[in-house]
Amino acid sequence: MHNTAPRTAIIGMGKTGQSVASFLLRRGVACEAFDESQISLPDEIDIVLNTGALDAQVLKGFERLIVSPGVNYNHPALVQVREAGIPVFGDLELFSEAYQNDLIAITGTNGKTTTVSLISTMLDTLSGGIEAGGNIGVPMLDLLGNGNEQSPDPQRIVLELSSFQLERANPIHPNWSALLNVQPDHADMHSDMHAYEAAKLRIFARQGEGDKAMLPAHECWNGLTEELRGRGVFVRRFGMGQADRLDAGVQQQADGSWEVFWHHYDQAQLVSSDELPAQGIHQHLNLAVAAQAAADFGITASVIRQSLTSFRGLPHRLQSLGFVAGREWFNDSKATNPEAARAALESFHQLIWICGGLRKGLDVSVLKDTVAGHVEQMFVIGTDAKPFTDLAAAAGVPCSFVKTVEQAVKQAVHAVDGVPVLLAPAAASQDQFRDYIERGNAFANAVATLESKS
Ligand code: UMA
Repeated sequence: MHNTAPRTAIIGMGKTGQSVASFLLRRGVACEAFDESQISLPDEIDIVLNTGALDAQVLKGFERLIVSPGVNYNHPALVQVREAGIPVFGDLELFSEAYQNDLIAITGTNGKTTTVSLISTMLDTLSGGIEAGGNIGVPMLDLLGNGNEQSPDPQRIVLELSSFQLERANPIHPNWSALLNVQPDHADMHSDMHAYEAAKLRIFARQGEGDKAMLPAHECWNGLTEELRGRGVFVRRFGMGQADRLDAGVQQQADGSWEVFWHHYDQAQLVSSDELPAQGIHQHLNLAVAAQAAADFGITASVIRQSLTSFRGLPHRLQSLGFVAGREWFNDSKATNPEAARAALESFHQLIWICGGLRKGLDVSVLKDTVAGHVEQMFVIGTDAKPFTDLAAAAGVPCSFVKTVEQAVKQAVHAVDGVPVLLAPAAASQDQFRDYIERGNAFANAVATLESKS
């Protein structure tokens, strides 16, 4: 039978591009691959691969483009194709065309992966379970079946969605959605902060009667809350505050300790932060959002409590590497922007800070007061050191440019006795590493080397 699906070009052949190709091939849709690097494809993806600079004239020969999230949507060749009236989408578009079952979607600058992982752990206890994908690392199309009875789609999916994924698809329709925060990031990919926020807010665009949405408690989201309620969406709010005023969040006690809370129907559920192995108020806010999502899908308070108190946090997110050479070492390599680093720094009284990397056009000077208040000494890595050494000078903190993470660890050993060391770069890793995971592993290995010498 002749397949009438549009002749499709796939742009970017990393994880996403390859999953798009497999998905289309499984459904008998002809496609061709494009990548600006000199890559090769695995044997099972048997399609034409074009490498080198994207050429708008060639791309205009296709009826539809599916573009990977890491390829700038405003790439000149893509702008020309769009101006010619040819649809240019991301994998989220194909996903939402195909998937009809329960969908939970989480976006935000920081905390998405922790929230999605916990939701996935808790909802997996339901009959039918749940699959997790998207920016978390498993391409969303890999979660889907073959579109027939023999290989059905999962009953539930939770997606971690980046602004890049949301901007290049028609609005999706999740049953339960959350915006965790909008903080400066990806200034090299979005034209401005407004465009970045607008991309994230597309998560709510098609929600209506019967859907639930979680928004931060900050008053700047009151207008959106009213708009969503006007459409019949059940809106929840979370943040730092009291359990009788917010749906979920973190509530501070008079003695300075705090509790994570969420609601089971009208009943507030509380867990003391002392019982939570995952550290940092910012992580505890993510736990509260995940707990509320789980409660809304019928998970009991005791299962949620058990999940929160056994969740040790994810690797590379304020992860303790233990006590080595007389001090505790923390790996927060996932802190790839200034606000993520701020949340980590503020989780400590005093610390030694290892920072630096690829800044993505972001302003690190916003951390001046946090650095002045919490940091004893700074070690700067990466190829773009000056903004970080300037930050140290402005905050009045001693600082050395050491270039590599291994050198930073070697020198941090000699810093003030007992003070913990934190890697929270406030920058992306790609100037020196493949990704934040490779950077975090390099740090953990350097700390392990110290241990073997001591
Ligand atoms: N490429 C080009 N031209 C470009 C840019 C890239 O041809 O201008 C090619 C590269 O040569 C490479 C391919 O595109 O072959 C890479 O595509 P990609 O960068 O979109 O990477 P994927 O492997 O498809 O991974 C993407 C997400 N990456 C980005 O958004 C940058 C992954 O998120 C995600 O896990 C994966 O899809 C599955 O959904 C990573 C990420 O860093 C973790 N996300 C950002 C973040 O969290 O801050 C948004």
